[in-house]
Amino acid sequence: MLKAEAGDGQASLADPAFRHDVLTGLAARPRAIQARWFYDRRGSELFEDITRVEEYYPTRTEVAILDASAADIAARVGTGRAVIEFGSGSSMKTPRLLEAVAPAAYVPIDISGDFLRDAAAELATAFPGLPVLPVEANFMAPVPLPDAVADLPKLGFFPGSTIGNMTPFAGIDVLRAMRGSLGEGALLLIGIDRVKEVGVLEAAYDDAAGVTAAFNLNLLERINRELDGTIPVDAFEHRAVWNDDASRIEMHLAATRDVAFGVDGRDFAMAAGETIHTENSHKYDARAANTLLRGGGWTPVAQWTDPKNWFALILAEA
Ligand code: AVJ
Repeated sequence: MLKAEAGDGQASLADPAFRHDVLTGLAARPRAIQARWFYDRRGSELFEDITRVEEYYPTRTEVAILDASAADIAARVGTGRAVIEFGSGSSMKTPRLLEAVAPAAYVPIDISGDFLRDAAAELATAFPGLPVLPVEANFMAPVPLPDAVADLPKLGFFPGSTIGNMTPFAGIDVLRAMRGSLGEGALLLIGIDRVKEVGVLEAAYDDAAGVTAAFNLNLLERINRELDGTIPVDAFEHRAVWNDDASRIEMHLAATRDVAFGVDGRDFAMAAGETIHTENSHKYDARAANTLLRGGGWTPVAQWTDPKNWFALILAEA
């Protein structure tokens, strides 16, 4: 299927789901657009840049935990499993896990075929002899796995605190779907970001160099590129705020003056100070993470953290 990519300027090729979510989200009160739409080509590049900024601790902390705990994880998990990764795989994390647990097969699952094929090809080159069996699917629902891994014990891998983008309500649904995909007796290794000092959290989502701001604002550029938008991007600013009741960082795009614009032929107006809510990043303490996992049908059996207790890799059993 044809899909619009950043910069091709072809509104007619835009993903209909993107158009639907943007038009609905801009008309809603409060206005909100799901975080999944950040990741066009430019957005994915900007996220890669975020993982390298000083204030953004999650990626480097999770990688450090993987490095420090690889032998321990391997001892718990054993070798010869099928590793099923939810998401197309990170060049930083996936090789470390595969190295540690010497799997019999690797199955990355992602909704974006492009990212999936790139990541799978890279992995296959790095691990000659390892069957790499990508599956293009939405893992928010149970995914049928390739026949080749039917009889292998499974290890799910869901790093990056991606579950933090979901409300607990949606997170529990996705955990249950993963249980459905992997089956009873499977293991799941999941990365979950922890609650910590508000200053550390807010800085991680509002870095001094403005990389996260550019990442957030790119959503408006993407709307302009792909949906024939006339949003005056310079009239919006990035905001990252801790919502303590919901235990999450929220990202918003705030209008700095009254604005009127069009998207896909429809007119919108926003008053100065009004925002579009673009992302939630939920943070869990140890107990809340365990409750979340149990709610999704997974029993935590081991966990590894960094010395500051900022991030956790949790192993759970279905
Ligand atoms: C990819 C969802 C883990 O929430 O930390 C980073 C995305 N947003 N900076 C996160 C993100 C702003 C990230 N996740």
